[in-house]
Amino acid sequence: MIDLRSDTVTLPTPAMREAIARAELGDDVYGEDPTINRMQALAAEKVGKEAALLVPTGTMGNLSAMLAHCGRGDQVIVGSECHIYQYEAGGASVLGGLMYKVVPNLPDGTLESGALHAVLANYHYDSHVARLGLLCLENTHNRCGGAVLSPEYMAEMRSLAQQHDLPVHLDGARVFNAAVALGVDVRELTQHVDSVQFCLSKGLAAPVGSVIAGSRAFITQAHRMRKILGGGMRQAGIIAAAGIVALTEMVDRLAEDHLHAAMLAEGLATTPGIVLDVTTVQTDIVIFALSEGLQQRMNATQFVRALHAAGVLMGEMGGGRIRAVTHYGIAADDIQETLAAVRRVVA
Ligand code: TLP
Repeated sequence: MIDLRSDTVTLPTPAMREAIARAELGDDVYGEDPTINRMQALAAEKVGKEAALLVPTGTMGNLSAMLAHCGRGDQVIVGSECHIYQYEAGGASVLGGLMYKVVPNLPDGTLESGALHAVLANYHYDSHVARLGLLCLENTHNRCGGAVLSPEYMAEMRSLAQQHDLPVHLDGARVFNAAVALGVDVRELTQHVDSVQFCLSKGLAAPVGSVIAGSRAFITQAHRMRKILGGGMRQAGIIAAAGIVALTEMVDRLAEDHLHAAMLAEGLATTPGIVLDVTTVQTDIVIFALSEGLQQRMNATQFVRALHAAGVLMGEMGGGRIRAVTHYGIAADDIQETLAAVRRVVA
């Protein structure tokens, strides 16, 4: 089976398994796991922040960050297509008493400028109004096809937020993909945010784990939130050990995933029945749809099912959109096999 449902399906590399087996461990609730401490210091340094914190998942990382920045009843500005709003089960409302202030996302992952400016311009705090607490960005942008936000755009958002005394949090689950695609150090992106969450367990291929990073004061607060959410783990150096390998050995190879995604996109775009603009594919995510003609015969659900039977797994995104994600473990041959399977299915 060729599994392109997500880059979360990656299995640890041999070096990770070795590092996990040999990891020096301690109780992290006492701050005594040397491998976690080493990974957190490395992670903070990589993204140019004072401190970092290991969290079990990206979802807990984003939630801990939102809770650290905001108080109950605050509004968090999010994009309409962002993961925090679409796929995190409303955690910020359920557990934090926060309100989502939703601004439309454009297909390139940016926030619709007029709507964002209107939210900020119309905001005057008084006792009737929920306080604006945070602006969230996502880079790369998952539901926008792995779109990359440029450092210039991030700087612009930072400066806009600063004018309104608003901190900025980046859901950077795939921020290393963004940096590799742009050919810049990831700090070019993370310097423009107060906090960042990135996943070790996606393209970087670690089995578990995410990191949040920011100022020391922010991490102190986020550490408390992680505890409240039940994310204070013990000998989790076995997770951090794989994370160290992820950060030191697995970043540059993301370029390979991007190349495979571009190959897949080009093949799909020239397949009758598939609708895809190759220029939208910038990183490891390929999102496409079926033509009206093909939809006379099959919808996205039937396409994904038939493709599964042909040995390839992809995911449905809703609205007739289908997603394929390249990752460690997928080779150029797998892309060719995938294209052959798609052509059989749509024939
Ligand atoms: N995304 C998963 C699914 O939840 C959709 C995937 O397969 O892409 N931020 C972004 C941008 C993400 O894409 C994800 C996971 C998360 C946060 C949450 O990470 P986890 O799954 O570790 O909680």
